[in-house]
Amino acid sequence: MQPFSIVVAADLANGIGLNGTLPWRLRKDMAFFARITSKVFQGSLDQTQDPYTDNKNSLVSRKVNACIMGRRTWESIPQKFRPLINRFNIIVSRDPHYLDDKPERHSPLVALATSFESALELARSKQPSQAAAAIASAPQSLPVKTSDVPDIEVQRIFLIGGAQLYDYAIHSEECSHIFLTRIQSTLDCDTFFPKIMDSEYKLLPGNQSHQFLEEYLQEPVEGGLIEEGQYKYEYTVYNRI
Ligand code: FOL
Repeated sequence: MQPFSIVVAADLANGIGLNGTLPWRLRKDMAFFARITSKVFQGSLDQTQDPYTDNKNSLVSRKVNACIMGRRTWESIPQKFRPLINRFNIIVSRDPHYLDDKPERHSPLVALATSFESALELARSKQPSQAAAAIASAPQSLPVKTSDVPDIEVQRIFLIGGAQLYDYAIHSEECSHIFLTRIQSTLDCDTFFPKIMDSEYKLLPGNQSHQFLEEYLQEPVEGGLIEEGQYKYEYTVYNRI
């Protein structure tokens, strides 16, 4: 079963939010968030293709990562940045009609799930093995029917918040990593990330976190303490024990 990873930025008291938004504005961390959640690795399916198009008789899907988020986190993302581009946005809301009157409902990169479990199931249903099976079972004869082509292929699965979903999912055996940007201050927050249990996760020491991230992203990542305005922070990695 494909695991998922948590991505979060938290202060020293695990604070993550205030009044429905982030308590800080960290340009480089936000760029890191976009990078880690967007980065996909090329395989047999070509990401440069649009979904639903066939490339001279061959079936193609668009390769993206999935970002699962709670409804409040979705609403906290500035309008102009949502849906998060180049990612499959899965919004979790108990209201099955939440998206009905939203402009985003038509995007192939936006979906609604009524529980975290069904969000995971949806992301996994679009993963390579499933996509390959869908392609293999598609008719050889052309023209290709749009309904035979998997729209997107999900590579990595991320849970990007918020507190309610973190609380629920952090104890799951299927959560393999926590990518936590640790802000070296204690700020005014009303929303918190759960305590990370030593019995469930191991914090990789600074240089190991850095090495892990560069391997995970296959590109350079800034290491050590990063300074931005009044803040100092570090990209850390916790691995499931
Ligand atoms: N993880 C980390 N490391 N930092 C965060 O700020 C963070 N935020 C969330 C979840 N995990 C995080 C949830 N909140 C955007 C806004 C809020 C948000 C998540 C994402 C957002 O607008 N993202 C744009 C980047 C826009 C920009 O470059 O400023 C994106 O494309 O990802």
